[in-house]
Amino acid sequence: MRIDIISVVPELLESPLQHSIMKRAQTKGLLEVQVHHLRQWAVNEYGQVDDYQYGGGAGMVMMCEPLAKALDQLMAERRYDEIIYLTPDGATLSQGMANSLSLKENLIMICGHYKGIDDRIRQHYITKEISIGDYVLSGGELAAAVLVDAIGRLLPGVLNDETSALFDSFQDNLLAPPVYTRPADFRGWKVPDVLLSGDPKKVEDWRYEQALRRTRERRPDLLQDEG
Ligand code: 6GU
Repeated sequence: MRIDIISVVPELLESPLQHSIMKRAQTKGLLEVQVHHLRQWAVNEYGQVDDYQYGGGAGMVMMCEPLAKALDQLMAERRYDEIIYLTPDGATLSQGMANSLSLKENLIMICGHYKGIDDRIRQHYITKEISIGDYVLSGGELAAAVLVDAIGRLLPGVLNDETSALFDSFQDNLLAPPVYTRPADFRGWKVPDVLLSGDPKKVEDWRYEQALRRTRERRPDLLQDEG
């Protein structure tokens, strides 16, 4: 998968995508992330990409021209499946959205700043608008990093144990069960016997029961959503 990200603060995207699992995804050639500085398509020598909003009011708006030029250039090079705008008024990111985006070939992500982008770009270029939750970030970059991570780890071959994403919290609308590692007794705090039983069926039943209990206690809304 290839992901092109357009940003006015590309530095914010560097570190989060260059470590751990996102690093491995890129080293293995399963994921290619290209971050583009919007200023290279600025309207003047000062690098201007934003302007005052029509109708007045505080806060700048990201101008049409730099974004349209950036998108035209990228779209001339390859076919993109989605042009995503990261914005707090987008649809809230879910595991289901990450799953379906992980099946795509090429994605563009646009990180908003200031008051956001000129609405004409939303109307004429953007195919999907995504928020990562009901709170406001100072820009779309951290949200884009979250989205790339959520998608990237689902690409076949990225996780060591290919099945492990299947047991994530949310994959079945259930939270993950508790996990333990050595020692079996730490300060008298014991690992549940069933996990030491060596009986895979018992272990599986216990994990499912625990996942269900956790979900009931912490996120009953997930169980209600079930169709
Ligand atoms: Cl995608 N952008 C910004 N600026 N704030 C957010 C967000 C996105 N998602 C939640 N809050």
